[in-house]
Amino acid sequence: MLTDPKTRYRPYTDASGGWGSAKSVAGIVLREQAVVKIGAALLKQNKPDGFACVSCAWAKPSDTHPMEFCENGAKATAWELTAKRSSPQFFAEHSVSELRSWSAHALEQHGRLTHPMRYNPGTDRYEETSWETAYQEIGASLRALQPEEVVFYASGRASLEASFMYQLFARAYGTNNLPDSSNMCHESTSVGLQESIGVPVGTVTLNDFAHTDCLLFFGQNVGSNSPRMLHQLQEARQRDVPIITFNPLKERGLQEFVNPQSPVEMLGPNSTQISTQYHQVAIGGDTAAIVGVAKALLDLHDAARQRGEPGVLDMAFIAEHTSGADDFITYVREQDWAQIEAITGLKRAAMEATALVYAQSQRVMIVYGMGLTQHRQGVQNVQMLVNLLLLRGNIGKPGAGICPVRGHSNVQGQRTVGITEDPAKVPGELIERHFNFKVPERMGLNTVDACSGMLDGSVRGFVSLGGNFLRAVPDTGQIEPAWQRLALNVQVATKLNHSHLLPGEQAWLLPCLGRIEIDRQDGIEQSHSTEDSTGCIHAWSGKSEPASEHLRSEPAIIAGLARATLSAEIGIDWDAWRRDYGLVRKAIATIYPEIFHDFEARMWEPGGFHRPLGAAQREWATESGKAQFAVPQQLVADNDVSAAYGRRDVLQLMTIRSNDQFNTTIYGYDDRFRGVHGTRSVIFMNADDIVRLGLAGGDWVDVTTAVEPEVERQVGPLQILAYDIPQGCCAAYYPECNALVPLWHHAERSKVPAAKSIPVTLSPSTAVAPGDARPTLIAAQR
Ligand SMILES: Nc1nc2c(c(=O)[nH]1)N[C@H]1C(S)=C(S)[C@@H](COP(=O)(O)OP(=O)(O)OC[C@H]3O[C@@H](n4cnc5c(=O)[nH]c(N)nc54)[C@H](O)[C@@H]3O)O[C@H]1N2
Ligand SMILES: Nc1nc2c(c(=O)[nH]1)N[C@H]1C(S)=C(S)[C@@H](COP(=O)(O)OP(=O)(O)OC[C@H]3O[C@@H](n4cnc5c(=O)[nH]c(N)nc54)[C@H](O)[C@@H]3O)O[C@H]1N2
Ligand SMILES: [Mo]
Repeated sequence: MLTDPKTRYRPYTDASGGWGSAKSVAGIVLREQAVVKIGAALLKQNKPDGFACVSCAWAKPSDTHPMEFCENGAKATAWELTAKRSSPQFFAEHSVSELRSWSAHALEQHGRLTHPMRYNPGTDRYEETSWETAYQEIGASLRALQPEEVVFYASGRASLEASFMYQLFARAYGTNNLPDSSNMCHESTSVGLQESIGVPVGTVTLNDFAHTDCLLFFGQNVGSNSPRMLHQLQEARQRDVPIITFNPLKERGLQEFVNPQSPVEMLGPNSTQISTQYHQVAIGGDTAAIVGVAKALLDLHDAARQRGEPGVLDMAFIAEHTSGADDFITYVREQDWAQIEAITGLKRAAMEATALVYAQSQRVMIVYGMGLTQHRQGVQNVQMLVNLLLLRGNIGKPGAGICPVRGHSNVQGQRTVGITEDPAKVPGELIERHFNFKVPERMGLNTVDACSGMLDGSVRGFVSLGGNFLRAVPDTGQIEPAWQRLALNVQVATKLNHSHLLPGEQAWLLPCLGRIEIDRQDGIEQSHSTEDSTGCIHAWSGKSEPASEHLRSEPAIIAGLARATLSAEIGIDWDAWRRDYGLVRKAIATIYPEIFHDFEARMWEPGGFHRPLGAAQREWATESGKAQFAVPQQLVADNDVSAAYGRRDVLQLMTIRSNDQFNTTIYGYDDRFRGVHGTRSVIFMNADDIVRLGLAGGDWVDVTTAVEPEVERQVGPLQILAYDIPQGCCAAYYPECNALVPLWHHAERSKVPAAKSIPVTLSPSTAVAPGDARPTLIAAQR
């Protein structure tokens, strides 16, 4: 891993947002040489007549601010609008073996892909080809493979139009192998919420933030990963709404915020305090913490009843709208405080304080992210949040509800229009009637199963609509060699990454337009649409001239591949769809009429339109016809870790994002809010653990997975940084640490890799000799 000579650690004492944010945006805009273009572009970001941000999936208000973007959205825009190019000449100068040794940062830093390229094993280089050659040869290769041997991955950025076309292409070809990034992300949400409240997505809309009177925040790093939400949090705080956070790390964005777009705040001394209570729960301790809060709530309820008052549970709601409450309540009463305290690392008083505020609030929302879903019991974690809301009737009324914060900007939407491995989730009959082919019956592969298929050789072809699968998935050490055995690897991408550089027998790089770029088909500008984290669907169109005249749009590339692969009997005129995305939207509305009727008109309404959500209306499409309480299987979120618990040298590692990355895209080596500058080779540790393990701050260590010792999984060297994190827990960056996550270490039922709780041991690194000239983080500590 790379270490920059300017490495230093300086605790960040300012609020999130503020001048630090403005400076960080300016830095990246200059680096990308995109100054003129980006200024104009940013004014159009997330506007009704502009483009949807490429960064996160947070909702956009209908009455937009003058500048509706955040620090990280601006970085993502600059990244896409960069003046730098990875042209055919660049590929002529650098062999693929050489490029493979470059860092992720250096690869993407080289700029936008410009031409369709094919890998030539003879020269070990990507060489320019024509689009038509690419389509025809990929089509021939796909026809030579069995459909079940091929995986069609999607990363979560492609529009509804492109996503709909992509899944039809895969299914008409003959497979449901349609994994997507949500398999590594919020699939625990999709499984848990569907079972508990009958919808696979959150129930909260932007408007609810204006009506809520209490927010609970679990395992989501708003300051870095969905900064535009800070505006809603700030507004809530200005109304004195309490925000209670459960997170092992004291994330800056959850502590204080200065609105970088408010001149008054930028010049004044005042920041807004975000969290009113901050509980540093141990990694994987959320189920136990929620059980603790529920237990304290029951105590309040009992005490009120004894005083002859009505009690704090919403008994009328529970009776009318839910099922399974008795079992859950019995379970909670049986749990003992000592065990809850041991697992959460929190004092009983912390959970009682939460319960008290919760009981006094009438409209409560729970916001959560990867800190809950990426665990062995990720689905259970999500269902515990629902239980807590149901106890006081907090679903299906204004200002209340469940709010999973999605990742990629259309990751929720691509599921809505059929990107899923499960054929039961798509309207097969309608598809057959309108497009003249049968949806394959066989269950497709999700991300983890696709990896297993690569390992056992049953997966031989891989088509990727964006993303960096090889770096995003677990068990890097096992998957890399398997990836190189693929017979066919087709990558639709904007920038170069490592998934492109271990090519297998046949590899293609198909460069596409970014979201910010004008998409003209036969001279006519096209628009697209996406669904955000709150189930709101809206239109957008690109504003900037394309990075290269050779780029094609994602719908055009899918149409080209489909035309060259599929028989003409399939009832889809792919080229007509390419020429006019309005026809694709008509087709979407035909297949999903309930959500997308009058699509073309409604998507331009300011703020877009909301998909219907039964749970938000208290209509429960669950097995029992009611909202379902779930009883936890166990209090600890990670079985593997608890098995190793007896070993005092085992720590729980969470893999986290810095403030200077978007997933596998590394913008830079600073994690400003966590005070780390110039490096990502860090492991954040509790000071007592450092001493207990006989180590010292600044030591270089290798990190080894503590289960399944027969498989070597090691990452390092990482430098120890003493940090405010609960005992027994440590943190280091994703994707560098993915080699530590065993493929089987995933959530039960949702199969989301348990990337937030990996049992590890540390050993002094052999790669760093005493007196090594590596810059040390600790020396610069203030
Ligand atoms: N700038 C930027 N924006 C992004 C992304 C990005 O990489 N960069 N990625 C996008 C994507 S795809 C996604 S999915 C989202 C991810 O956004 P988040 O959901 O915020 O995901 P992470 O950054 O992985 O951080 C998870 C948080 O969970 C906490 N945590 C870890 N383990 C636990 C636990 O056991 N319990 C609790 N309560 N908390 C825990 C961590 O301390 C951290 O604050 O962001 C999206 N937005
Ligand atoms: N250990 C660990 N592993 C994790 C996670 C974790 O927290 N810890 N998080 C998981 C999560 S939440 C996610 S979502 C996945 C992310 O997994 P992916 O979605 O597969 O990865 P990204 O890094 O977002 O993909 C970046 C690449 O997308 C391409 N790209 C960018 N914009 C576009 C576009 O508009 N069109 C096309 N076609 N391509 C584009 C560029 O070539 C860029 O290199 O990683 C998962 N892996
Ligand atoms: Mo994600």
